[in-house]
Amino acid sequence: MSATYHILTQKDLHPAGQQEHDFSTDVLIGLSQMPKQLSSKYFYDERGSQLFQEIMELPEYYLTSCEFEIISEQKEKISQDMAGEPFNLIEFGTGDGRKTKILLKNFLKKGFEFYYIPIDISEAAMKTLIKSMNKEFPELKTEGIVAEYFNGLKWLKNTAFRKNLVLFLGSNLGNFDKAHSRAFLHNLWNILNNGDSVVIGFDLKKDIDLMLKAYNDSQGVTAEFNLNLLRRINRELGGNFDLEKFRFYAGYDVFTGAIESYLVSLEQQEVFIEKIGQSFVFNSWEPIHTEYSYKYLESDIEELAGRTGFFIKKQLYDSKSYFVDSVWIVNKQDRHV
Ligand code: AVJ
Repeated sequence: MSATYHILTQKDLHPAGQQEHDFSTDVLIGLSQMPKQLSSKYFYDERGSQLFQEIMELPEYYLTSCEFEIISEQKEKISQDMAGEPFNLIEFGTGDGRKTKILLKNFLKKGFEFYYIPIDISEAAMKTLIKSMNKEFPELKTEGIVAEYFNGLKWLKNTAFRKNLVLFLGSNLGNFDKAHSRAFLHNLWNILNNGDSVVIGFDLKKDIDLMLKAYNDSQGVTAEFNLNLLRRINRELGGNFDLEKFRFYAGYDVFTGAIESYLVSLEQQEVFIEKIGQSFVFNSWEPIHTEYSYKYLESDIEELAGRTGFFIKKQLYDSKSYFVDSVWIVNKQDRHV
């Protein structure tokens, strides 16, 4: 059995022909808003996925090494409850799967019977992932899905009849604001069965300079990662953004608890986007909001779990307590929300 993947299209999800926003529509809406914004979900084209890979290797980007340590050293605490019946291992935002492979190896060693279902928005990342899974774990039953998180949820509705373990690692949830993370998790809860588990990676609130450095890295990789979004608009939508005329800025909002990323226009300028058939005017120092990276207190995590129908079973910390992988159980006995 070899691993495969498929790309979810509008037709798979909306046979009736309902339309969801595509890239150009989202860019039109985002750049017409005040303040202007573009979604970080569009970061991950081929070059973007490659740049994120580089970010994960930066010394300043502590998130990856902390979670890698947690998974390597505490994997038994995750596999403990999975013995017995066959299950789905569903993963949102797999990326290169480096951390997941530690778990997969452990599960296979224990002879667990499971299907691995990685869901990722980047086709480029999924292609590479499937290839390397086939090579490293030829016996693994894998079915990859290229879709954004909410669309992935819709797909799972027909798959989740087995027992499920859901991975949402890397602080990927941090891209969602409070309303969206609640909506996502409660939707997930709805699809899952009582007693299913979810492992969510949260980056904890900590020393502000440490958090800021993870996004304002000394090599400027994160800046490139953000600017690549303008490059993608140029390539895919026929835009004429001059990347030299924008700078990256990331700051921490202590009150909302998010690192907020921006691309700031360095001068008054007009940018034409062919596929939209329209120009957009930027004032000097006008920002485009590009990304939220939320950070959490333990109490934020408790509140989020409680409100969305889960109870927290275990909190797995790294040795510096910078990061936590939180193991949640679906609770359908009590009433929720
Ligand atoms: C993949 C969403 C967890 O927000 O920290 C890294 C993406 N952005 N550097 C994050 C990212 C800038 C990352 N997540």
